[in-house]
Amino acid sequence: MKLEIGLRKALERNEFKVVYQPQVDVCTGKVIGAEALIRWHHPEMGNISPAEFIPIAEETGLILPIGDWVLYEACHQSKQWHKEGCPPLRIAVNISSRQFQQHHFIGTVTKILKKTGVAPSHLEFELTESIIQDSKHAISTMQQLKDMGISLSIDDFGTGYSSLSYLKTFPIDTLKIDQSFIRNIFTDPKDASLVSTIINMAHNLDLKVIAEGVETLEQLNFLKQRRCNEAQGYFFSRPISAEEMRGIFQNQS
Ligand code: G
Ligand code: G
Ligand code: MN
Ligand code: NA
Repeated sequence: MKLEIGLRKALERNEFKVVYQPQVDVCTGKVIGAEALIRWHHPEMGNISPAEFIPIAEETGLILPIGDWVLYEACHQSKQWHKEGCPPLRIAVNISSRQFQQHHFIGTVTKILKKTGVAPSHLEFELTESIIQDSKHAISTMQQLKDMGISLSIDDFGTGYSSLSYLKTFPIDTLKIDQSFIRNIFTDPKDASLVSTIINMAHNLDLKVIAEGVETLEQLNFLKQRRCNEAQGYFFSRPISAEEMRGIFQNQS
């Protein structure tokens, strides 16, 4: 309850910010983009994790204005980096199911792209499997986003309860292997098998794969051997400020 009251005021009080975590091409080691992640600093309670407040925002509907804010902020920042001489890199934004299911979602996205001048081809939406529940509407919204030129990835892949059949009917580009699988690849042979199998399956379906939660060189080498396309995690960088991210982007040209 206390969090909910705080959450209602957080946007107008400017308590949110967006941090960015680099996403790396496993083959070349180059940074090809970044995931935008929201952070909340509450004046009394201090930093509150999105794992704690995003579920409340989703229940209360506050995720709608908050989600729009994150998308605007990430696009605005992307344009800003470009103006500062960075090569255009891809920004991945988490979209919650509630946001995605709004009837005017496409309209909101179109407006934000127009206002910020970001090319849709430099934007990726991370969606979770929960959007698949209303499959007719989801496919049509995804197709409209694809037609605009936005890429789509499935976040936390392997942790939901969806049937795999959506992989052949939904217009997605990338599977993002959940960090819980990567964490144990050397301690649990079953996790290693799952990761290898997800990569092979994705490639057989013409999808790219990004691994998240990569913390060690050994994990990266494991992924490289299995031709995982991209990786993200503390091994490369923690989520960092827009200014720190600019330094990394400027070195990629
Ligand atoms: O950044 P961190 O790893 O603490 O994020 C915890 C969870 O919160 C992750 O599941 C992440 O996807 C989610 N999250 C972070 N930022 C956003 C955001 O801007 N929108 C949504 N919907 N979820 C986010
Ligand atoms: O669900 P989503 O993929 O959006 O979650 C991203 C979350 O994972 C972020 O909150 C980020 O802080 C966290 N994260 C990113 N890289 C690592 C990592 O290498 N190890 C761990 N433990 N968490 C990570
Ligand atoms: Mn994500
Ligand atoms: Na995830």
